[in-house]
Amino acid sequence: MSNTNENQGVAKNVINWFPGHMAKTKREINEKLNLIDIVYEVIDGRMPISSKIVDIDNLIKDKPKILVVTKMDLCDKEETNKILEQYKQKGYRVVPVNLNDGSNVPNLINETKDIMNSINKTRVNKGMKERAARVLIVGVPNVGKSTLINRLVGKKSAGVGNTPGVTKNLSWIRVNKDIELLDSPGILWPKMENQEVAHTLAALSSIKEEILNLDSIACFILKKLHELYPEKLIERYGLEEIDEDFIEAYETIARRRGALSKGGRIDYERVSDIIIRDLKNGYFGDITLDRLK
Ligand SMILES: Nc1nc2c(ncn2[C@@H]2O[C@H](COP(=O)(O)OP(=O)(O)O)[C@@H](O)[C@H]2O)c(=O)[nH]1
Ligand SMILES: [Mg+2]
Repeated sequence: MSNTNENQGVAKNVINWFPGHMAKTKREINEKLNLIDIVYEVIDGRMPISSKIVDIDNLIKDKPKILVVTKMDLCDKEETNKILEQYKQKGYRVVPVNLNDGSNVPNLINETKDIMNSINKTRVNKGMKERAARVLIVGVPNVGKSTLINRLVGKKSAGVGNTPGVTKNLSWIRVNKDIELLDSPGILWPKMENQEVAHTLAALSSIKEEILNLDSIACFILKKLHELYPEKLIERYGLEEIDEDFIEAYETIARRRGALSKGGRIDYERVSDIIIRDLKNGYFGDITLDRLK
């Protein structure tokens, strides 16, 4: 089971793991920024705080931005909406979407046109021509960046040509006459300031499981569900309480789910795996793991 020493080891792994990637993405985004009108920052509705990139504004400077909140069909809307309200109060444009059925994606297109209309007015005033909005999509892994591109573009995934005059040729995909997307989204690494955020990201698959210890992710999930959605643990595992070292909790789940090895021993590894898969497969129902402080 997880213990303090293990968690310290985990923290080290996490911190050592992301700076190389981050530096590369920052450089790439910087190179592209001049060509971009609008940024879609994609976050996961089940973790609207943990999946948000903390220092995004340093990266994209003063570009207009839309916060696209995916997986609304999988989250606890009441809790997620509280967090989204706060983002709105801070001045963000927030567009929640379900990329599974595409609902509210038209609203994203409308917001984009709105922003581009005012950019185009400025362009015309300066004697430049109006143009389609050029959009860059950014976000941490697994939040739905590729799915969003597919949703917006549909079948017509043909590139709309390269942009001349820059060192690197970039491919653009046309969404409609008003919007073009950069074909490769910016993958950013979240700032895992603490173990809570790192484990939330791991539990909802935004960082690779190998980065963290599987038992420690599974125990985190149990602890979190017990705190936020105790009825779901009772319903799925018959689990009412969680003991400090998780041993009894694992026993209860192992018996309920037949995760016993020969001789009736508890297969702890399998139990961890069951817990992690159950969350990933949505078997606990709609959940949101972040809360406002
Ligand atoms: N149910 C549901 N699944 C989604 C949604 N958006 C993305 N997904 C799923 O989340 C997973 C990761 O999506 P992907 O686009 O590959 O994420 P990326 O790493 O940001 O490009 C895929 O299995 C998608 O089908 C959504 O709004 N609802
Ligand atoms: Mg992708």
